[in-house]
Amino acid sequence: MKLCETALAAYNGPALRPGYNRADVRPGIVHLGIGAFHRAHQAAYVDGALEKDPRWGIRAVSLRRPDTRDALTSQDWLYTLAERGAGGISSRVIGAVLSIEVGSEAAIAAIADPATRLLTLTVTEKGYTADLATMIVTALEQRANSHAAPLTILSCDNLSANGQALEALVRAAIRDRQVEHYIDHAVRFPSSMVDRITPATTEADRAELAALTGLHDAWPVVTEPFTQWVVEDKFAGDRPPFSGVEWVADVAPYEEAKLRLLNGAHTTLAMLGPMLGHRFVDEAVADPVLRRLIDRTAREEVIPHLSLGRSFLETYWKTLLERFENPALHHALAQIASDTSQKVSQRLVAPLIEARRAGQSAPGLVLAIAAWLEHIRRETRAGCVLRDPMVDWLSDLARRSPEAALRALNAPKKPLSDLTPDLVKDVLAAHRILDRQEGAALVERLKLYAEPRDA
Ligand code: CS2
Repeated sequence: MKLCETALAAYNGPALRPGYNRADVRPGIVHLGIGAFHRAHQAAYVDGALEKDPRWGIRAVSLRRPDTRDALTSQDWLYTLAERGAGGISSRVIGAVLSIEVGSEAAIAAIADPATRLLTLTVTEKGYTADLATMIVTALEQRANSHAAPLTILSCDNLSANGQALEALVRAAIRDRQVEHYIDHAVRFPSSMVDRITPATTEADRAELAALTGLHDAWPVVTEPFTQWVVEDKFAGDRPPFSGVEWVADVAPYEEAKLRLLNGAHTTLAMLGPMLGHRFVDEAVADPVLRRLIDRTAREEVIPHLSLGRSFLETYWKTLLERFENPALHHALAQIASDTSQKVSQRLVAPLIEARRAGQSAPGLVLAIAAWLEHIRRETRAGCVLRDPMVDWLSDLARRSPEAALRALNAPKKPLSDLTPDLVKDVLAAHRILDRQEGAALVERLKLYAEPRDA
């Protein structure tokens, strides 16, 4: 049976159905960037909130690709969300998305709509551009002119201080004082930390889910059981009655812990894993050398410099390792490796600089950064096209000597611009460990980094 409203009305299979009457739901949220992550994370929280208050349906906009709209339009925007864990798989149908439109004109109209009270974004690290800001400001101009209600603009991307970063970007695009006044009085940009590992959907997922639920869904989403959303308690108007959201005064400590422990380890595995023949996170984390390396790096180089309590962080890290081990998730390292130029600075360089300030040599973080350079060189030599907004520049660098490449990466405004000359030297030395090494020889070399040093 093809998933749609009519099919769902008659459905009595194992997938849970929305716990509210969808006909009562009205749009209150505009979401920019309707990818798998949003559908696994925020839309699931909204789906729960709609049981208590139907005024928070999601009007989604994809800024670039029409593929999600095209897949979900004939399903009345319904989709299946499956959670895969060690205990098996469970699924529910999410009804929170009321429409999907494509392009910036649609986004402006949706944001300007007086019914919109919350704007959320998952546009990825590379999406925070001047064009995005101009688009939002154009919509805010219309809201200011129509004296529209307060609006909360909530970034849900993996950026440190994402709310502040977005506010600065938007304010830089303001063209007149009326809008500035409207923003000062009626718009807030809370920060938030979002977390749910969501691999790209595969054909095998589609087939397995259809067999399990009896519903044919053109684009289901598969995720892990874990979910977390920490939001700065700074909304402009009322907020959806979410369950499970942690409202805090300051998101920064959570954001930093997540970026440096989860995302930092992810990027490290995504760079080194394929060099040892691994394709998925669970495979890479089961490799004793890689596991020791990320474990040592997290415990000795990262955790001591985070501001949350030590024992909380130790438990947090233990849970992360268990999440990485999830054998049912099939999270591809190649997916994580995409856009590393936009990720490396906050995930690996920032913690390295802090460890150095505290007098540590932090060899694990140094090696992870060197592994990015080696990853670029290997992919380019193999004729693969990097999935990265800086692809042309990076492929060109990959053909130069490691010294020259690193010098270019370290130039002002480039991904490794924050590395000091000392650190550049260390990264280069670590790169020599990896350079063109394969198999057992590479494992032997990596062992040096997996053993405790700074302890
Ligand atoms: C991953 C993240 O692809 C990546 O860069 O590190 O998408 C990660 O899975 C999420 O942040 C988990 O919340």
